[in-house]
Amino acid sequence: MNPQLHPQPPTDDAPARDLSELYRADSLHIRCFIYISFVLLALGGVFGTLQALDKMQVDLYRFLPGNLQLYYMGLTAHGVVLALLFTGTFIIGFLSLAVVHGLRRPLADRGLAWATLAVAVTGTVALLITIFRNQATVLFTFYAPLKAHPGFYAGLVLVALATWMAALNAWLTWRAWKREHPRERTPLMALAALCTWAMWFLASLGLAVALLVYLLPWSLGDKAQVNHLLTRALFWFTGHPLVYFWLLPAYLSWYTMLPAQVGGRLFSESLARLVFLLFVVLATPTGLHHMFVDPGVAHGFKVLHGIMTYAVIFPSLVTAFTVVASVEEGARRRGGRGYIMWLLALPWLSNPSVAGQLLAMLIFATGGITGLINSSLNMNLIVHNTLWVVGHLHTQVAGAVTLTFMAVSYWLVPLLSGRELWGRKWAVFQVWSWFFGIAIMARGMHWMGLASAPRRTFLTYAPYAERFGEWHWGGVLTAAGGVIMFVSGGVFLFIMLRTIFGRRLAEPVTVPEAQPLMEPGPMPRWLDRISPWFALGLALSTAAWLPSLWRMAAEYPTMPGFRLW
Ligand code: HEM
Ligand SMILES: [Cu+2]
Repeated sequence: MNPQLHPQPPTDDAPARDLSELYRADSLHIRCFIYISFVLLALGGVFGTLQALDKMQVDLYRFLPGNLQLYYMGLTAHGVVLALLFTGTFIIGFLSLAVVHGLRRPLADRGLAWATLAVAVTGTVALLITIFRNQATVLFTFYAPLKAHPGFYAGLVLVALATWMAALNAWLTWRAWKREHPRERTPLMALAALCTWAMWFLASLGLAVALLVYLLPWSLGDKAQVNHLLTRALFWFTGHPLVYFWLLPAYLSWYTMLPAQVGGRLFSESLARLVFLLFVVLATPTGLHHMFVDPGVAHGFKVLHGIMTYAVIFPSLVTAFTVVASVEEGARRRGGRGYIMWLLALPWLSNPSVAGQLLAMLIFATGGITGLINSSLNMNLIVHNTLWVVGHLHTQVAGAVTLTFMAVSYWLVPLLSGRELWGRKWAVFQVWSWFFGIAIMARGMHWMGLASAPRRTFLTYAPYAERFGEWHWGGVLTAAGGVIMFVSGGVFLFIMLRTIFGRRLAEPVTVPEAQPLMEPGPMPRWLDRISPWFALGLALSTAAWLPSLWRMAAEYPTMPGFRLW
């Protein structure tokens, strides 16, 4: 490598004490979001393990009291609590800190931040009450005509509203910063957070329409019938980009923080900007790939969304390249050599935050490949609604995203709480065990899915299950992986508790922030402005969705709701 590219590692512009002073103003509400997310992770994880054991025909539900015996109530809780609430609360907290650190200023409106927390908590409580009273056993996709209690839909509205409020606060903060720095470009960390919010705002419009125009009035009795195809399509308008709402905060960490954690620098800042901006454009016109087998959706649009899904793979491939190059740079500075052996110079066994993120990327790569299979129109027919899909989604959200959030927590919680990380060795064990747990569980699920085991099914009592001998070992792996994840998740929460109530930090912790490898010169303005990309995303999403949605709204028959549970 060119030695000129290796100047001394740059030091941060502000001393650590000044930075921790900066974080203090927003530390408390951010901490609330992060700690709430941990409680939700614990709650949702328990059901995951019960579900995983069911795949091996072990039924632990019968030992539970009351409603908790109900498989579908538990599965609804698992999906809603983990996929929507755990991720949502963690992301609000984490992105808030990224904006504060990135722009070196507190959030613009602290009152708004606390209101965001209040709205999110109210929504979460409404969801938990209706779910655990068995009034909303509609799974996290809440497909009509399954009909939940109005409190469930209202809870979803509030949680979505909280994300918009957090987005607004980020934007207000950026606007205030821009007024003072009209000629500077938005720092990458803040830009990444703002792109995530812009992408999510556009994506969540489908959910907002589904809930406010259709599902909530219908559950309140204002409308007798529901258009189930339309509301399902509106769900997926938001449902696929929801995946990028989970992933982009992980990308934010991989691009703007992880390189600094391994002593490297970001390979290319322009590429990183391009990736985040591309997600604003490409994330939303994709969701019909969840409806490949639905009648009533025009075939041409299925193909279009399939192609668009492949287009979003481009920024993910760029990410794989850029992030690995940045990490490699760090590894070489640490003395790493050779084409492959440099990998060994990374702190796989000594730094849980780094190891967790590297392992998350490995598992993410496998999920990317299975995702290609899901999104191709013909192969989707083989795996649709089988456990294969659940294997895929766990590599992405329970693997890449959750493991990254856990790894980030190993510096984030000390930063927010001012306490020393407890049990570093345990933390290393934790990230590795989560990695193996998810790998084993997903292997089992993929295997069962290819042998046509259905998802969302209480297999212990499925009368046909015993005829499928091929499911046996897949089920054993699913259950074993699920139990390993249960243990690992428990260790994670224990470490967090011991940290929060542990010894005070001797030295303040700051947000790791990667510097670019090459000092970027002037950059085109289009790499610093989100609004044109947002406009493009809006236009593309309208073109890709509106004709289908329009036809469904106009022509598709409606039906009354029902309760199967
Ligand atoms: C202890 C860790 C976990 C275990 C053992 C586990 C296990 C499972 C199993 C076995 C299923 C399939 C149930 C069925 O289709 O019958 C499932 C579904 C699901 N899991 Fe997990 N999971 C875990 C963690 C997570 C995490 C951390 C997330 C997200 C952040 C997550 C999100 C989901 C979602 C979205 C579904 C689909 C629910 C549905 O079909 O309605 N899981 N999980
Ligand atoms: Cu999708």
